[in-house]
Amino acid sequence: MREWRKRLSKLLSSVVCLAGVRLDIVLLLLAFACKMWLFYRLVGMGVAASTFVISLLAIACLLLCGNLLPRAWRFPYVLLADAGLSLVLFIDTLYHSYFHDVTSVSLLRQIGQLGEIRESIVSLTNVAYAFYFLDLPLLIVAYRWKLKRVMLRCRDRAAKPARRLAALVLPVLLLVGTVIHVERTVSEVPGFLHARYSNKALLQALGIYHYHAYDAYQYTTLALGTKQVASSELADVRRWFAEQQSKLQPGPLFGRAKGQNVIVVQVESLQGFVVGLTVNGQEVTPHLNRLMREGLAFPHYYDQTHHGRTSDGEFTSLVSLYPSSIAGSIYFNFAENEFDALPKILKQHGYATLSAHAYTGAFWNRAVMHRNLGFEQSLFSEDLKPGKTIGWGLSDEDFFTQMSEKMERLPRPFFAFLITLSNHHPYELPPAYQTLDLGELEGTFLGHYLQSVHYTDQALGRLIELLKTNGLYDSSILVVYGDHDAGIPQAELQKLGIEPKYEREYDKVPMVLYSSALSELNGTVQQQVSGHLDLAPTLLYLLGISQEGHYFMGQRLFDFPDAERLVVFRDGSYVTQEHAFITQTGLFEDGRYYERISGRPLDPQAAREQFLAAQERLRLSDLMLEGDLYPVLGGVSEERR
Ligand code: GP9
Ligand code: MN
Repeated sequence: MREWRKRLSKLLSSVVCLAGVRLDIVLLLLAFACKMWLFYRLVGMGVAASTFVISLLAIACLLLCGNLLPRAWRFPYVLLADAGLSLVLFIDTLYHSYFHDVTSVSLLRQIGQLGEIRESIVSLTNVAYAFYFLDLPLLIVAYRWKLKRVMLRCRDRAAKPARRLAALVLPVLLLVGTVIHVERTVSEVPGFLHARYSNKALLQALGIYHYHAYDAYQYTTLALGTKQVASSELADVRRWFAEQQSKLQPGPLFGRAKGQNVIVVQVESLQGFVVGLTVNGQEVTPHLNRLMREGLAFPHYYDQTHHGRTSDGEFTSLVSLYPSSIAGSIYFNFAENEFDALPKILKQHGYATLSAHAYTGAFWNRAVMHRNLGFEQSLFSEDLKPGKTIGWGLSDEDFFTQMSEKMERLPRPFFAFLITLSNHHPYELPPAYQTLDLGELEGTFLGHYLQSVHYTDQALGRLIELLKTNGLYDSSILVVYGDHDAGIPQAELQKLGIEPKYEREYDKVPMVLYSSALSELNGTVQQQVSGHLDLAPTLLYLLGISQEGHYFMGQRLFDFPDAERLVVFRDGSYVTQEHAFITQTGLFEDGRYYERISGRPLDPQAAREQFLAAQERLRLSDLMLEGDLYPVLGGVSEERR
């Protein structure tokens, strides 16, 4: 017994000494506690204390794993681990300041794009971020001087077997601990990790390092092949679309614009609040406003994009499925899938199909995806004539001029999808293009945006003028909408007196549709709630093409009961004609429920049924993507061949 007690006390003293042996690690843990605290502050996220501690324990384990290495390699190992872990914090902070989200492995596939947003990144980099790396030089200095001596003294006092035991146990502890932590989160929130509605919510639940570990695991699983969709899941998909189809009886506007060309203009960063806005007596978007008076305006058209930003704007509008729960853009993650997209369908109905954008076709993988979606011809910066440039490339004005000439030469009927570029973050137009007198707003971020959006509006005015001259205005359905919000901080919007009553109130993009065939509706303001997913079904409907055999999850804008409208966001929030349910984390429990127009708060329990309906749509949309279900569902493929 005495022998046993002696051994135990020796082991305990060795363990205590072990902490001394790795005094460097104790100090590093303190540094990481500060760094993680800074990170969560910078991204505006509160994590549970337990999550925070679990992250620190994982870091401790990871750093102590260095004990497995020969002594000469231990310092470089700690240094590298410190640098790597700090880099994760830095990259996520920087990425968050631009995209309002955190990174993921799948975004590495988009890494080539980072060069393009260099200017934006530089403008967003903050000196505070240097704090993440401050401990590195300190660590080097400390190792060279005092720390090394302290460590060596202590190490001699630590029993060799204890050091060995710790070295062997730690990696196992790290792995098992990570799995348990992730599993526990899954079981606490069923379905949470499988429905990847938000990287941020996932990070908040798991802590930054476990989030990245899980993300890497999920990415690898996805990379290993197409998800096997269970027959019950396939039945759910079929049932949902069949039910949806039964609600789609043709109404008076079916086929009203039959045979017309279709010109869709997706405008970069065009956010809803600019419509009708005047600053110092000047209209910010006079041409858009005028088009809204000539056509149909949809002031409640919501931004349904997610990680894929512009590419999501395109995808949701052309394919009418939700952005994927898997981090990154569908344009990269599912580029090999078969899709049932508006251009493909219109091509089958005799339309010439063209897409154009003044930036390289490699960006957002467009060259690949536009072909996949059915565009016969896609023009990118490589294919356009040189002209005046703004920001990333050819100015919107020159782009539209070239496109107008191009469209004139296209066979009829045609579908042209034009994606603008000039109004891109950070919106800093060359002075010669800044024509608004903004007074106090001049030089502010908001001021830059207003100048920039005003420029794009002028370019739009030029396009409309050209279309009126060449006769395309009255022989086409013209649609103009914003691709996603402009990322303007609330503090800036306040300068215009914009105070949202709830979180998503201003997360809308302008949407206007003009067709000479809709004469009795032109000039009206349409009050129905809607969003990007509704574009494809709307256009097919106006052109008199049945939706039967197509798999759209959006609702057409016309001849559809408003009471049935459900606009779902990737994070699980939704709006209906009457209500708005907003959840920042994607969890029902964290949601708030409002009267949509007045913003009056309501009891969130009343939102549960619609929340589940929204979740179901997101789940089925994910199945469509992850299971590559279009060819399986069959209907479209028949027509396609
Ligand atoms: C680039 C443009 C911008 O081609 O579409 O994309 P974004 O950064 O807005 O996603
Ligand atoms: Mn964009």
